[in-house]
Amino acid sequence: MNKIFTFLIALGTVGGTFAQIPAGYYDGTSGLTGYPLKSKLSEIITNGAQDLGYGRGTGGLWTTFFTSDVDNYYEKNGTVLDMYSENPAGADAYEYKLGQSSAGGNQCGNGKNVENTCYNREHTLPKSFFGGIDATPMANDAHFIIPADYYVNGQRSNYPYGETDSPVWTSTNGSKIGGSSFPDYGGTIFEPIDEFKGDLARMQLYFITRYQSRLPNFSQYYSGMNPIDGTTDRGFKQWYINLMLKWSSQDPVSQKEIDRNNAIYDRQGNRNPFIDHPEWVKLIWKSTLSSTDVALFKKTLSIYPNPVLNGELHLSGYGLDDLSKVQIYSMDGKLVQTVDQNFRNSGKIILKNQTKGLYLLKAGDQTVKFIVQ
Ligand SMILES: [Ca+2]
Ligand SMILES: [Ca+2]
Ligand SMILES: [Ca+2]
Repeated sequence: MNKIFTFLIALGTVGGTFAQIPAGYYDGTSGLTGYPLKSKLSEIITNGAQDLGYGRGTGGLWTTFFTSDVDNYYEKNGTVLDMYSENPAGADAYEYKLGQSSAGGNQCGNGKNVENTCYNREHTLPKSFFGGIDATPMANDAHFIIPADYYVNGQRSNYPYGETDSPVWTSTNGSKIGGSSFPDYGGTIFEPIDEFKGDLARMQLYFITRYQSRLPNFSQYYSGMNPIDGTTDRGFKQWYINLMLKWSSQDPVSQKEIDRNNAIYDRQGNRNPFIDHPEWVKLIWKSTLSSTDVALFKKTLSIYPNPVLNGELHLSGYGLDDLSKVQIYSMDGKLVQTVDQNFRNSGKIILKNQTKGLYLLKAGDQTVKFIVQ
């Protein structure tokens, strides 16, 4: 046994091999769809769920983050995986060490009004929407609470997630605040980067499933901006359901989420069913977006970072899975590079021509402009 264990550690496959959905965990769900499936899941993920507390220096969420939110995927250096500052395409603007300052870590209660002072605990569904820090066990539930830069967390305030095409503020990793450009909502929103939209959507859907019996009490708080609508079945206002459906299909479950779900299960005793079974999202909730809206989403490839800095750009967004060829043109119409690759596996493109200037990337019937700096 020891030899096999050592071998697996050497291969780096311990997480995937040992941690998985416990046998029988989702018993009773077979054949269910719609809100009956959601109710059954609510019962399953409430059973055995422990409230470990918020944490005071150590314990609670602070301790959970040591196994749930570690960067083993990008820099792979054991620092905090902060979705509000991680740059998936390159070096992060800053990184945090896990733990209290007395132990050399960067966790904090208070920081300064700039990025890169410390990380704290961010309720991805703002706690003001369900009654605040004393509303337990919600306020302590790691399945939707993440470590995040103190300042970006503060900027996010209690805006719902959303999409904006007119940002008034952008963080170092490209998270934005601005007026909503998503159909049927006009307030201010916080838009995380594409890489984490699915992660955050599945956290929101977990919340309205785990706490569905309490939802009618929550819609009284900040009712204008609170996406919780007081229903126990659907849970969120329709525009927010539409957004969650879009994000969860645009950004499928990653190994990072699977590992996070397992780490929290080990601590807290319950799971996020939409990471284990992403197909359940569409079995439970329906989008009301028109086919025109959906077609538009399918045509929204974007490039990051833009401007391109080190000759490496990344494509993201809808349609990437079906893409096998892109062409890059200079502004005078000259074809400068053709890239043949399966973009399902990677949206990364290394530019051959790094002459500064404006370029056009053509992918199918889409054209995206980018700048090389
Ligand atoms: Ca990182
Ligand atoms: Ca990075
Ligand atoms: Ca993701």
